[in-house]
Amino acid sequence: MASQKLFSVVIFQLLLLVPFALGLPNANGLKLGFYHKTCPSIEAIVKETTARFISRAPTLAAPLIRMHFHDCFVRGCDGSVLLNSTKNNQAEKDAFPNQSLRGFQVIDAVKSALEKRCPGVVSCADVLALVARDAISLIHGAFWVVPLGRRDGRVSIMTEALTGLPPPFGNITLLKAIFASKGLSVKDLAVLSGAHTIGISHCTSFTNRLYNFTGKGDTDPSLDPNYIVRLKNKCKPGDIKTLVEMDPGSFKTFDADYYTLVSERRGLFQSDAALLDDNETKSYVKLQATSHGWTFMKDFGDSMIKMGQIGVLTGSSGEIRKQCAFVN
Ligand code: HEM
Ligand SMILES: *[C@@H]1O[C@H](CO)[C@@H](O)[C@H](O)[C@H]1NC(C)=O
Ligand SMILES: *[C@@H]1O[C@H](CO)[C@@H](O)[C@H](O)[C@H]1NC(C)=O
Ligand SMILES: *[C@@H]1O[C@H](CO)[C@@H](O)[C@H](O)[C@H]1NC(C)=O
Ligand SMILES: *[C@@H]1O[C@H](CO)[C@@H](O)[C@H](O)[C@H]1NC(C)=O
Ligand SMILES: CC(=O)N[C@H]1CO[C@H](CO)[C@@H](O)[C@@H]1O
Repeated sequence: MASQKLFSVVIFQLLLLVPFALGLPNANGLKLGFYHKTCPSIEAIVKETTARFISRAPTLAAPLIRMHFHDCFVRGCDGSVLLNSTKNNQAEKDAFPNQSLRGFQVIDAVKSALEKRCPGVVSCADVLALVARDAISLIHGAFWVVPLGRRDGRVSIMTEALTGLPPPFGNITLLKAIFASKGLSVKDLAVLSGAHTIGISHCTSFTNRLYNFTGKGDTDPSLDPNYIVRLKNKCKPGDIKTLVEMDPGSFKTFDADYYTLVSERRGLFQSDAALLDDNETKSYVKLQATSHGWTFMKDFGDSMIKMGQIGVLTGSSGEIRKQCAFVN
């Protein structure tokens, strides 16, 4: 497995580097080596700083990649998820789905290390994209290259996080529509959902499946009845505090176990189970489950590169924030 994975990672990087080899910007204006002249050691600084945190707390990788996802799905990858609320504005951070976002201290530490070396040059949106990549790579998960040149937005609106982010109760039609609206494919949906191989969830994100699912005192028929027993043990009705491992036993390991769980009807959210309701997502789930994730690492990197380009600000749009929590 290890050598298979290494092999696919190497091939993957080679394939990716070809179009970027000349440092040409892609369609969205991002490019590899964007800070080549203005901040040559950017990647080393980000990686070293991120490693300091991840080595002490590997479970931070999960909220960090989720933070990048939440950033990109709301107003594009413009660092809007990092902005704090102000007297006159409730920012995305204060929306319900953010509640479990953690790891802002990592972003702040990386940003201040970069400000020391190359002040006013690197955007917070790029910092987040790099930190998310490094966090996953540092826990021996997927690796992907990160084209850079994002600029930071000046706007962050709480209600947009409620409408832009897919809910855990979403059915396959809704999930496909939300991903399509971000320029992501049905395959990207199946691939990126695989991030749920790491991390934890509050009971509130799925207890509706355990108790009174349709108001008849029933449970979600798409969930394995044995798994329901186990989850009911962890989450009593009305529990808003308890945290549950999404991939029990291996919630710190970035592997393809998620697809085995989903194919065994043990996906935690309705949105996970929904992947079995569409032929394309279903066959992706089955393929990864039966091949031990043969293409998952490469696919994940490909889809992350696409996700990292959603609605980016480039050129002279936006700004380079001095502090990630505040507009200049
Ligand atoms: C397909 C639609 C998705 C839905 C509906 C969804 C929903 C959720 C929910 C409800 C949680 C648990 C929050 C909580 O209760 O604490 C969660 C956790 C998580 N999500 Fe997703 N998610 C989706 C896609 C993604 C994507 C695309 C990524 C990253 C590429 C991602 C990465 C994560 C991670 C890593 C966690 C664990 C966070 C932690 O440990 O703190 N999710 N997701
Ligand atoms: C931004 O808000 C968070 C809470 O959402 C808080 O912990 C943090 O200290 C604030 N950041 C700054 C720089 O004030
Ligand atoms: C999926 O969810 C949407 C929005 O919540 C709803 O309008 C639609 O009827 C649902 N579709 C199916 C097939 O259940
Ligand atoms: C289940 O839901 C129905 C309809 O919303 C409600 O009337 C009933 O009281 C609920 N039962 C329990 C045990 O919460
Ligand atoms: C999905 O696949 C099944 C069985 O292969 C087929 O009967 C069905 O028509 C397909 N549905 C769609 C929407 O393609
Ligand atoms: C990290 C963060 O800012 N979390 C906030 C999410 O939103 C709730 C309110 O819904 C705040 O209490 C949290 O501080």
